[in-house]
Amino acid sequence: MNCKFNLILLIIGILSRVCLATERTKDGKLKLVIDNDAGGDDAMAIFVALLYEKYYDGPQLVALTTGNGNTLEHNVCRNNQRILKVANRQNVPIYRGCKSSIVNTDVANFYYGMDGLGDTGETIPELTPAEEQNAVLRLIELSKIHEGELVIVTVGTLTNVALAMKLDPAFISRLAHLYVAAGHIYSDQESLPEFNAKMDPEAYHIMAQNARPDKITVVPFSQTKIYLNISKVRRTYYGLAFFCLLSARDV
Ligand SMILES: [Ca+2]
Repeated sequence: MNCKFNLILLIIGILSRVCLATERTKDGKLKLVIDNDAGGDDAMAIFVALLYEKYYDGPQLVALTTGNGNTLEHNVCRNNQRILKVANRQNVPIYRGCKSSIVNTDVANFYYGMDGLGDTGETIPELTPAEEQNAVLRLIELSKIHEGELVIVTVGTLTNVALAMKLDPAFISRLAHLYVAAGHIYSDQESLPEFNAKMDPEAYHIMAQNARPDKITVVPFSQTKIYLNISKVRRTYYGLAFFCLLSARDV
């Protein structure tokens, strides 16, 4: 669980850096897409992004895009619907992405249960349907609509983003920035590859091939674990804060 909590902190760190690391353009408001495989930790990331937008003038969340990972994609889509419903932000559209990796990899890991959010059995009514347009095509379209001001944060596999790169070689150049929360394939300190990279290594390779320091920031999970020295007490406070936010249901 400590590894997963470190990932949540990593995601928070990325979101908090989005405004600082990227020059604001046009209407002065960066646009944000979170490409995710929610997943309890990705749910936290989405909540934090919405709070950051509302209370700290953070980037405007303009879409969620889904993929396979912590659970199967159809569960990820439903979790995105549930998250937005709880946050009272069903105006954010959901675009469904890849249901498997580009070549071949494991099925979802079900770290947070079969449904990705703890298998509580809770039914949340009146969920807003996902959009019909595919996530990959929408990412390309959004990069044109919001050229120079679109930030994409990936907290799952790189499948959707890699396919967008392949379909449209100018995709990355139109982004304000791409933040990748997918760590190492190999590390001296870690015996296993990081989950988001391992789930689609070919997509990770495509992203790395197209990486430009002015456009893509990869935050290695292994390095975060080494240098993000947050005490257990502070972790507890962060956890309590998250649960308070979730309970309040008034983002
Ligand atoms: Ca994730």
